[in-house]
Amino acid sequence: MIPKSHPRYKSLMMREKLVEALDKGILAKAGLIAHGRGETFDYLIGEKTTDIALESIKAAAAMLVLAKNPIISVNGNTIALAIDEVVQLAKELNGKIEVNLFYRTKEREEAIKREFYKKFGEDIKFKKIEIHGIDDANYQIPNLDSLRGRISKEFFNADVVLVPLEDGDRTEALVKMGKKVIAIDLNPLSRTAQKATITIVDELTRTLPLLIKYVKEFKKTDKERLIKIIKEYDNKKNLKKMLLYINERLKKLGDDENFAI
Ligand code: PTJ
Repeated sequence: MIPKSHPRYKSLMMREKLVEALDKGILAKAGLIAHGRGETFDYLIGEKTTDIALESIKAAAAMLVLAKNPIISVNGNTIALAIDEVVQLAKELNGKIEVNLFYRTKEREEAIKREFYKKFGEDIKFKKIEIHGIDDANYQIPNLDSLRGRISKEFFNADVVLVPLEDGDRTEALVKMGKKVIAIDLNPLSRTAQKATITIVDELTRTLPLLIKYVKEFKKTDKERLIKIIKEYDNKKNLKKMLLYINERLKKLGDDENFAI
């Protein structure tokens, strides 16, 4: 049991969730390593949503609201950490979620399906959400070999794809397919971050509630304003700002006489 008073309670609870998901067969073993890499970058950005990330979140929300057929692509880590928020966001959009796995096995597919049906069986039954990419993953992303390229037919129709914790190759392949890709990745240097249309450099469980908030707000907003938000957004500039932010933050900490190591 982790006491609530522990200074790193939130972070440790997230680890607990991942270990639990590993035991259930939802998470890939490598998912633990991927999370560790994320934690490192989160330390560097100060474990909070920066104004720079908020700019990306707003652009992403505008793009999702304007999309004709958006889809939320989820992997093991995303399901482990944020299945509730993913479903909530999907319900604000068109309800479409697709399971896209890097380490795809029959056992993991079954474990993930079980989790969705256990928690959201009613929503699936009454078609409030659709879960693709398991029983209907009969297609392949062009130019991407192996099982991580497996997708459903539905995925081809998506114009905007939200991909938390994606791998760079796949992001590149999705962009080549003509999709607009929104990535959530704490590492601004990753290939995913570099290749995505919009990269949100922030922690997944901090980002999703904000994304939901802005999607709700933007559904009531004038279309022209949303187009303007997207037009004014520049992903390369945003990533550069993020690197400068980290750089300046570390410099400031290094210069701080009271900073204890
Ligand atoms: O479930 P599967 O089979 O699809 O496998 C998923 C993993 C995550 C194992 C696979 O996609 C992988 O190896 O990912 P990478 O290449 O390690 O990339 C994961 C990225 O996500 C890294 O750049 C991390 O910094 C970032 N990341 C990790 N945890 C979080 C995160 N970004 C935001 N929020 C997090 N909680």
